[in-house]
Amino acid sequence: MFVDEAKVILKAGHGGNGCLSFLREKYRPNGGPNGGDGGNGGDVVLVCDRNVTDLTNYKFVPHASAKNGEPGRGSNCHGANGASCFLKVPEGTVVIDETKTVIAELFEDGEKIVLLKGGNGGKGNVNFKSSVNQAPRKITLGTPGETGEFTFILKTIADIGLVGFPNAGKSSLINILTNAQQKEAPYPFTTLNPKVGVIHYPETHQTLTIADIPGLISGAHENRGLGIRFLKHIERCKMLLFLIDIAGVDGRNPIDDYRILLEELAHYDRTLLEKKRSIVANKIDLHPAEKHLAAFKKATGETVLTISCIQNMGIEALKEKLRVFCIKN
Ligand SMILES: Nc1nc2c(ncn2[C@@H]2O[C@H](COP(=O)(O)OP(=O)(O)OP(=O)(O)O)[C@@H](O)[C@H]2O)c(=O)[nH]1
Ligand SMILES: [Mg+2]
Repeated sequence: MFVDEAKVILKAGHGGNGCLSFLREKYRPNGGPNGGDGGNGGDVVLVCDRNVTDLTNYKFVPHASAKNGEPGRGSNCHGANGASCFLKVPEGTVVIDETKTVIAELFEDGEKIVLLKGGNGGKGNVNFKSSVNQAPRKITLGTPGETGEFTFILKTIADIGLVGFPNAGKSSLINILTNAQQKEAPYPFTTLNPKVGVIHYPETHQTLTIADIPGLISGAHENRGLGIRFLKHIERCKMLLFLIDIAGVDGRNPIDDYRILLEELAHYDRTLLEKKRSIVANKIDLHPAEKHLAAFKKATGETVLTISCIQNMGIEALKEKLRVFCIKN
């Protein structure tokens, strides 16, 4: 199960109350006030952790709270501060509040954000002693911790986003280019969850990340197929790689495929079309591919790189093209 969106209800700890107390000892009459301060409430802190890959934890356990601060005690004892609650989230998590405003984004492993502040501890009566009031009976209460309902949304971070129809060979490509082990199969919607792979360039010691997402079909924006909700995982990519089944194995026309993909992207967010794109024609090993390719180039006017994942053709050239583009930009 892959969860990329979760609603959570969070509570920071309340501050402990200040203490009202007086020193009472034999032979020391009127020993004076000695009520200590309350401890502060714990914060709710988000911690970005690269070992967390999705938001499943929050789907099943949507409530989390930090501990309250302890009240102050006699003998000037300060109450203990409440423990903060640390919530691990994956890289690329966006936090939105009930008004749909983005209030935090976590990108890098180890990054921390205090989402809710714990309440302050109250003051014990020792703080209110003065020349005119030697025995104050005044304390302050701890303040309440912040609370809130939020939605965590995971938007994968990758340099390159793979866009294509089901069966175009997206998973086959990511498996050749990277160490990802995506399932490949000759039926649509084999891939159900996004997955990021890392392309290594040993000669230059560089790396690029590429995201495989479930295939799009015509009407995806009306929730056909798996819909367009997975497009949030390519929103942040530097470039989009359109993978076209140029052999038209499933009986579709590659020119229509490309047009539909652009339309579906536009339905989700027009700014996706402003991203640099690279058009890659896969399955060039199959018979009708050459004929379709000529027609495709003519109709779209795009520069097309041809590859075959099965025969490992054109892969090195593609890898180099991706490197030059992404590293330069
Ligand atoms: N002939 C040929 N077949 C290919 C090529 N690349 C992939 N295939 C086949 O096409 C089928 C679909 O490949 P996948 O990699 O699963 O396609 P996908 O785009 O990830 O599909 P979904 O996950 O369903 O969206 C598999 O049977 C692959 O073996 C290729 O270059 N040539
Ligand atoms: Mg796939």
